[in-house]
Amino acid sequence: MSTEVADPPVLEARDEGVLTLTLNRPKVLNAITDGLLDAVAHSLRAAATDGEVRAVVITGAGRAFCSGQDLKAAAADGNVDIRAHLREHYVPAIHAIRDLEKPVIAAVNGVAAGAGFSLALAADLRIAAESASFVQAFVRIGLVPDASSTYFLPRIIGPARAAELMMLGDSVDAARALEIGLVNRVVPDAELASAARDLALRLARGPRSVGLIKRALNRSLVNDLDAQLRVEEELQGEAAASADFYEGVAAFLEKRQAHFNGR
Ligand code: T3D
Repeated sequence: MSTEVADPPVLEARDEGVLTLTLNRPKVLNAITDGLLDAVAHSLRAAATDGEVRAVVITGAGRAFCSGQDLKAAAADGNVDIRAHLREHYVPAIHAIRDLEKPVIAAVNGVAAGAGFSLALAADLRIAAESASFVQAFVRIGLVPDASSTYFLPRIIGPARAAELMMLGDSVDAARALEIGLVNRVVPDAELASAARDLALRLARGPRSVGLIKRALNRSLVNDLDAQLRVEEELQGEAAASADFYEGVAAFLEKRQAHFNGR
């Protein structure tokens, strides 16, 4: 009988308010299994109620960020009901990223392909290593982009550029990704982890309003102006009632650095 224990598909690390999730199937470029998706969703849902977590970084182990759905596992599974599969595993993971009212940073350390690209798109900010690349690989195998790519990609880089990436399936390098607004920052490979950590720490030390800004941006993706003005009114009411608002104003008046606690 074998006593070998499989590596967890996602590693969790916590440090000064930052939760880092590392996709951990490096031999297959962190290809996605149900277990990997469910672990991401579970960790993020737990982070929602964990006062110690104030920002999240998602990155990949080894040379890739994530190569999308594990095609070998999918082929071995035979007749999978893809629609049910998306609903039961991908949709909860994407919602877990967007519904978490704490900033999520994708630290893209290598190739992000197919649904791996989608995971990066669902994050609030993307920071890429110089050697990272992005491939809407779906069309290469005769599929439609999924896991939120058709929602976020045109909104982030515009419909014409999104159509080009999705229909041709060409690889975009990090420099071009920065040029078209697909990523927020590009850093040398060796500096990615520390740059992502610095950014996450800065956000983790931010006020409660950071999470409310995420809620506002989520709603702005679908609202018209009047509906969004109402959202701003509602959220400003919440922000103005937060301890962090009082601290922010007090710090300004006392000419000192504010110390926010996320409440
Ligand atoms: O089921 C549903 O719900 C549908 C959902 C679909 C969502 C999707 O994500 S569809 C898109 C799936 N992903 C892809 O089509 C990408 C497939 N991978 C690639 O095109 C290339 O591997 C990359 C462009 C990502 C990287 O190329 P390269 O040359 O740097 O690496 P490689 O040599 O191709 O890959 C290294 C190993 O990883 C290799 O294994 P081996 O030969 O050394 O044993 C390769 O087979 C494995 N690998 C890479 N991607 C996947 C994978 N194994 C399983 N699934 C993968 N997606």
